[in-house]
Amino acid sequence: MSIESVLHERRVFAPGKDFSSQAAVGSMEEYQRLHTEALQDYEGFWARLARELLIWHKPFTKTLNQDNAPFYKWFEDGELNVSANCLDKHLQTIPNKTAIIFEADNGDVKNVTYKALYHQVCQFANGLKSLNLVKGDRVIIYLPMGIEAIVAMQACARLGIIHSVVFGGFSAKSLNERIIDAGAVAVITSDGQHRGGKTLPLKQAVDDGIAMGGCDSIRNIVVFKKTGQEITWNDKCIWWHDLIAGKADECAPVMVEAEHPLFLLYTSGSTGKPKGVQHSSAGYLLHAMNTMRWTFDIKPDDIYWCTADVGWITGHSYVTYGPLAIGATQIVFEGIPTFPNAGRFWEMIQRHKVSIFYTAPTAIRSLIKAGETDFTTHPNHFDLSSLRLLGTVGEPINPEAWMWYEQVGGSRCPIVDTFWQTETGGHVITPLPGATKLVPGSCTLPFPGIDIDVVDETGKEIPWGTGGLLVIKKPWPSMIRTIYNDPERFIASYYPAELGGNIYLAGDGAVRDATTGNFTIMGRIDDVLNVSGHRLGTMEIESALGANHLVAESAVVGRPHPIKGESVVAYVVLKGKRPEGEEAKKIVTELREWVGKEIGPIAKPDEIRFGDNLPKTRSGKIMRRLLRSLAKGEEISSDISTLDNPAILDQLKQAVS
Ligand code: 6R9
Repeated sequence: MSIESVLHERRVFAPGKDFSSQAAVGSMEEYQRLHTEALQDYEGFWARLARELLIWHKPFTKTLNQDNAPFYKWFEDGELNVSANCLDKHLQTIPNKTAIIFEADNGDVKNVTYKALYHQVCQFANGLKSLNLVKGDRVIIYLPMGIEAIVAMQACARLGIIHSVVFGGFSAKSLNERIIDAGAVAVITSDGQHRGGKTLPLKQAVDDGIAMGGCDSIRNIVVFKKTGQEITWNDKCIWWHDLIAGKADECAPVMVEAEHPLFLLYTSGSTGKPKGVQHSSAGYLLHAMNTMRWTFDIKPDDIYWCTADVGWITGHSYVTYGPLAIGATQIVFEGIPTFPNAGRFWEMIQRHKVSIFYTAPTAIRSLIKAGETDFTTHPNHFDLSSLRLLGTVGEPINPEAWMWYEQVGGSRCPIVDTFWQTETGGHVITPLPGATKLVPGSCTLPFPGIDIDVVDETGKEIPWGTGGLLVIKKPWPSMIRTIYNDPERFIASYYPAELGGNIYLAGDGAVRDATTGNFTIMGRIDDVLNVSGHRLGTMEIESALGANHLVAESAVVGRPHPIKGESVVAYVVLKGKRPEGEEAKKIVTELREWVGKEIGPIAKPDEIRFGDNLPKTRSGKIMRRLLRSLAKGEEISSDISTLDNPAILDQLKQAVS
């Protein structure tokens, strides 16, 4: 495979003196020193950090166990508690510091100190204990973005309960699958949620998901009263406020082994079923914390804001765990960037004096567009002088959006374009803002200690300047430990034999700049789409479509989209006749709604095209390459000699309008 890079970015932004002089890693020499330290004594490097940053109940003596590779174990004989590392340790030093500034959808603001958060977490943990939930149990958290979601996650961590957060935008069906796969014993949810001025149901999806069957493992449903809307109730349900009533606000943390699973988080892979990515306690927290220091250069006075929902890995590492472990003050925002208008983020940065702001390229692109039509929502309209660092995550940021974001920071703020994945636990390629020279569109260089590179399909290193597969050659503490219930899929997905079986395959294509070694990510090499920074498997959407009674066969591809990054285009063959006109429109609506119900609104195809068949090779393989070209409206000039039924292409050129 050879991937051509189209990006020839020549603009370079060196870190400003003011920033570097105060930064945790303040120069390229300092970066090199860390890099060399890791190179010379890899285990020693991570062991030093783990001793410096984490508070151990029982110190570890072994750093890395590779006996059962690729099921690596880090710090395995050590014991600690993640919640104690996020909360208890601050009680002596910063009890009255604000941990969370919560801003609701409607603009109401509530501050929570470290001490208050500690007590809330303890009290809720005591509630969970009274339901006989114990270390190792799996609990689904299905809550809107807010203080309760963080409290619920931290309370689970306090008791060694393995949480699995399901994003509030996922459907009943998705919940059902995750409950079954995780063998969850409880669900923590709320009656409803507020988003963009609307009140939406949440508990309903839990009821529907459980009603789909197979969820007998569920013993309790804890419901936070958020909206006060009417909900159905059964004897498994208990109100959050009733659960904590009269419970003590102290709760001894349960000490767990370093490798004890902290959480499962389901994410899309290249086959239909989402993967339950399993993370550890110690190694995971170590990297979440250390990246807060080195990537975000966090300082005691910073007002930090990561806009991600806790339903995604970014919300886990950079809302629930990293910022609390480091003792930061952070904004937690319930709403959406465009309500009441597209100036919401900038207005909030101005009002709360946010100094570090971390968001997704898709949000930036949508705000660029909005600001062009309504100047009152443009960042220039606000006082953003509190900002000192900007960050992005989730997908490649195009240089134009990068340059616009740079202006948001008044050309004063470094931008950290952080590349990482659910599976990596935290940043693996990113600028360190006091050291790295920034290049728009490039996530620049490996985080110190992460041995990341680009190789060919056999796992051989290739020269800089040539595109290939992004891999990580050594295990690292915050790496995925396994796919829950499916160790074979873990190996097949991430440690494939083709690459030798001992290097981690990220699933992205990448190229290193021939002179600087800077990385540019070229997108997924597998059948995974990135829609608004959210990972969606094409196979997942195809399975959902296939489950509809009208559908015989389908193929889903991504098409570049100016704001969302990629949009979903579905090619569908119906069991009946190929529909036309009004009938086609009706079926499109039905199928879009169907996918929304099966997976969630984010997975709804933007476009559906009907054919009598799909383009296939003589061996019966769907030619996705052709479908991608068709979706983009490109003429098919490439070789179609292996195509069994070329006439089909004409049908598939047309979208239902
Ligand atoms: C953290 C997160 C992971 C996939 C990843 C890649 C894409 C994430 C990126 C980026 C280019 C960046 N991705 N950050 N691509 N530049 N800075 O997003 O995790 O939801 O698991 O997605 O997202 O394709 O493989 P996750």
